[in-house]
Amino acid sequence: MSGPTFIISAAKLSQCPPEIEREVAVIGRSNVGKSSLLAQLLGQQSLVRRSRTPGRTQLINYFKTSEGDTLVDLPGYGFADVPNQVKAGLEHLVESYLRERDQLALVLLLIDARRAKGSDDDRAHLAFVQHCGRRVIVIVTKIDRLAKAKRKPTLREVEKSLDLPAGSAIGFSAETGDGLGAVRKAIQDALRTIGDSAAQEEE
Ligand SMILES: Nc1nc2c(ncn2[C@@H]2O[C@H](COP(=O)(O)OP(=O)(O)O)[C@@H](O)[C@H]2O)c(=O)[nH]1
Ligand SMILES: [Mg+2]
Repeated sequence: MSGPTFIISAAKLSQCPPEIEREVAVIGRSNVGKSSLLAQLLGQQSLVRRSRTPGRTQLINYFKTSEGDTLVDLPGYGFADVPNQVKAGLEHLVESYLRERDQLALVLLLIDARRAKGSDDDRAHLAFVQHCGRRVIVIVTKIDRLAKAKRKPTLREVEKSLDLPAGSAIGFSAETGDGLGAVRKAIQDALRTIGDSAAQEEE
């Protein structure tokens, strides 16, 4: 079995690889932990270059897991020190990707555990993803930063503030690996139901 690999970086939608069957994309504020989650899902730190400068990830980055699933790292939003023109370009890139990318099967939307109320940016992106008819899983990152007793209440707070069904958000820590199994399972469950409904449509 081959290990996880980096596939390609795309600066625009037309550069996204056409041969992919379906893909799972990660979105969220700059610094929320997108690259750290991807590194955990891929099982390899070095593959996902984690930027310490918010807003530096300005490309759509494609990775393949050892199991053959395609994971996509999208540029973050909400960064402070990026020129407005660059910001507008990135928003356009992410929006066109979310709206038009046929292969996009599932979106993982990340919320920082210490910002459980979510930002207007978070709400806007969630609404847009839903508007585009995309399936979405909300993942609450950096859960290790909260005392154990605060974790469940924080998940409920995220769900409430984003108007999500109770029990739908998943807590995760890239630091301790907490929640990695649950995230993997949620992805596989979602992809399976998507596969099932696609098969039914073909019948
Ligand atoms: N304590 C803690 N820190 C994290 C976790 N995930 C990411 N970080 C840190 O948060 C910062 C931003 O992470 P990164 O994955 O680059 O965020 P991105 O901008 O969304 O890709 C880095 O310094 C990470 O080490 C986590 O689960 N726990
Ligand atoms: Mg990143």
